[in-house]
Amino acid sequence: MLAPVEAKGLSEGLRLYGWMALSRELDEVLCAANPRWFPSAGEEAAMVGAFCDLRPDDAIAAHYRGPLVIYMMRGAEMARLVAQVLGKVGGYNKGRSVPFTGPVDLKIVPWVAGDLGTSLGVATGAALAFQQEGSDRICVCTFGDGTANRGDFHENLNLAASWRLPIVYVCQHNGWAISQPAKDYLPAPVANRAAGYAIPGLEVDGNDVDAVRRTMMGAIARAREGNGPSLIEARTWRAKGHWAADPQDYRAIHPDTPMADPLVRYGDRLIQRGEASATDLDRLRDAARAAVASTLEAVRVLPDTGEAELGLDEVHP
Ligand SMILES: Cc1ncc(C[n+]2csc(CCOP(=O)(O)OP(=O)(O)O)c2C)c(N)n1
Repeated sequence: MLAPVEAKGLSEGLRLYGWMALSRELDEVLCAANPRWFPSAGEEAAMVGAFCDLRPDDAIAAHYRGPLVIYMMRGAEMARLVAQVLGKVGGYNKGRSVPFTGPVDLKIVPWVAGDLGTSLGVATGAALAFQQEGSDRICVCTFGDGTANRGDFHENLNLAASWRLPIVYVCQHNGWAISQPAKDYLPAPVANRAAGYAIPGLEVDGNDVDAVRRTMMGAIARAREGNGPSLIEARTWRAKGHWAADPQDYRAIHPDTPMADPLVRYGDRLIQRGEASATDLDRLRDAARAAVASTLEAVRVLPDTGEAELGLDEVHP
């Protein structure tokens, strides 16, 4: 089924709003369906803004918090993505691994390892391949602020900066690593680290999709023109738990300050600019809700992944 945002004639602003709204609706339903799902509510502007201005031949390595709509923006089918999350046969991954992947021809670096940071290496490798093939393709890689403390982060930024690789690293800084508040593990903004690699390091309001896009466009152009990588820190806020069933007891111990909801903020801006009416926005939200509900209904009745799909015969010949 087509996502509501794929309807013809939508303005660019409404399309962006539509993707963020779809992400919110999808997230809500997946949280209810799978207690281990990583909620992305509140982080939509950082997610959508990081990936919405890429070409289809670029590669993407999206953080595990909120990647499904990013895959859909490139053409992945909602039903197959939802099937992955529910462990159904129709998923792209056939239920074999964590559900953060999509069709190979969409140039997605899948998030397959539980080990944080490994996708930075694969994304950097993709950028090296693009440089070696002499093309102007680029890679965008997003990751959390906790993951920014992995050695992989430093190793890859060092290599990418030394070889001027066409990649944009985006830290989706939501203020938490599970139950630890960022103030306990980040003494300074992640973007400051770019100075150590002599690349641009930019902090941006990650709940403002326009601001994220503006910052990304500069970094994308720089990478495409062969001038090397950038590091962007998109400051956002994790509105829910680390996973759907997270009781979040730690929030009482470490109270944090909510950021303005990126959907409300962008919707208000579209209305102020005269680009949309409140009814237009409601319609998109309703359409997103309906598309997600009917997708879930269709996927729920599919068979669960069984031995045949898991390929156990390939593991133990
Ligand atoms: C190498 C490694 N260390 C620890 C973990 C356990 N772990 C899973 S998610 C997570 C939090 C990561 O936080 P962040 O990168 O900020 O992403 P967020 O979940 O906040 O979006 C941790 C510590 C892991 N999976 N891999």
